[in-house]
Amino acid sequence: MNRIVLLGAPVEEGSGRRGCRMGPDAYRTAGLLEDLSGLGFEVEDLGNATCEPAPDAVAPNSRLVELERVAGWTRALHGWARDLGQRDAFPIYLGGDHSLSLGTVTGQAAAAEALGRPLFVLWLDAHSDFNTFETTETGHLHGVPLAFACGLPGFDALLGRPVPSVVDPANVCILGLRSVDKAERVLLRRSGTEAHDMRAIDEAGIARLLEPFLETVAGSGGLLHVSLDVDFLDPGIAPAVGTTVPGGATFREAHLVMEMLHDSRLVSSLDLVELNPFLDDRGQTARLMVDLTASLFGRQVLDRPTRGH
Ligand code: Z70
Ligand code: MN
Ligand code: MN
Ligand code: MN
Repeated sequence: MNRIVLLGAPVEEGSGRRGCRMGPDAYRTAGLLEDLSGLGFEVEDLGNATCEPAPDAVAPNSRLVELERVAGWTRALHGWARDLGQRDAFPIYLGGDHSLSLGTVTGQAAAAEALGRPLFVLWLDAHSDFNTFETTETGHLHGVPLAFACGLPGFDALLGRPVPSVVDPANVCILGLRSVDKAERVLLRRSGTEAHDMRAIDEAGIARLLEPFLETVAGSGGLLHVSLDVDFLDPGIAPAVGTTVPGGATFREAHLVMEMLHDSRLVSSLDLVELNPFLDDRGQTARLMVDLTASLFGRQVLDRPTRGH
């Protein structure tokens, strides 16, 4: 696939803090289009999606923050992703906080189903985002998208109906964990999702954790959606994020993941989420996220043969 489409998703209501709505333009300013074009891709910027009205989205409990807005974004982005996921182009969703994945992951899952392929998800994040409307302690809806996509119950208000195509939790791999809530941890364990915390990365090395997952995706003929949260990265190199969690992935670990993903040729869609340009230091986080994306699309220091699966 030689075509890439960029879609901005300037949603910030899921994070409980302002600034993520500036994310899509920060990526544009940091040179995402130019870098990907420079790698030989035909890049089309579709501009920004807009939020749909969702007046029927009534919160099942009073803790949920901005449910109606987040539901509107979910519906809009679900439709976009279901459509873009079936085109002959690689979609990159420019966030926006992680609640945008409520729409993109479920939309990509619908697209994969229409194509007759299983969807796998790689979640690169300090958090597992596996809370439900029942377990969320903060009410921030960027803490729930992976549970929603995996079909956990109680989320019908978001799309106004059950999720049409859920992701099998056995097809999910989470890397980078260092903040998981108590009830969330139980849900995560019960789901059977493959989840690796920073200790696992330290002990095994990130490549040894990722490789078997990529083998599984390849062996199943699956499509792979990658959701990259800025807070996967160590805040020392990526300060532009609302909740900094110390001890994140290093510059080299993050690039290695992207380089391995490139070599695998398995990735078919990408979310770039949680960049808050209001908190950035001279654009360094936006720039790093663009560089990581370039690694995913094949930028490397020396030529080396691409390993086939
Ligand atoms: C917590 C919650 C969260 C950021 C995800 C954290 C959620 N588990 N925060 N990403 N920055 O509120 O549910
Ligand atoms: Mn939060
Ligand atoms: Mn997240
Ligand atoms: Mn996070």
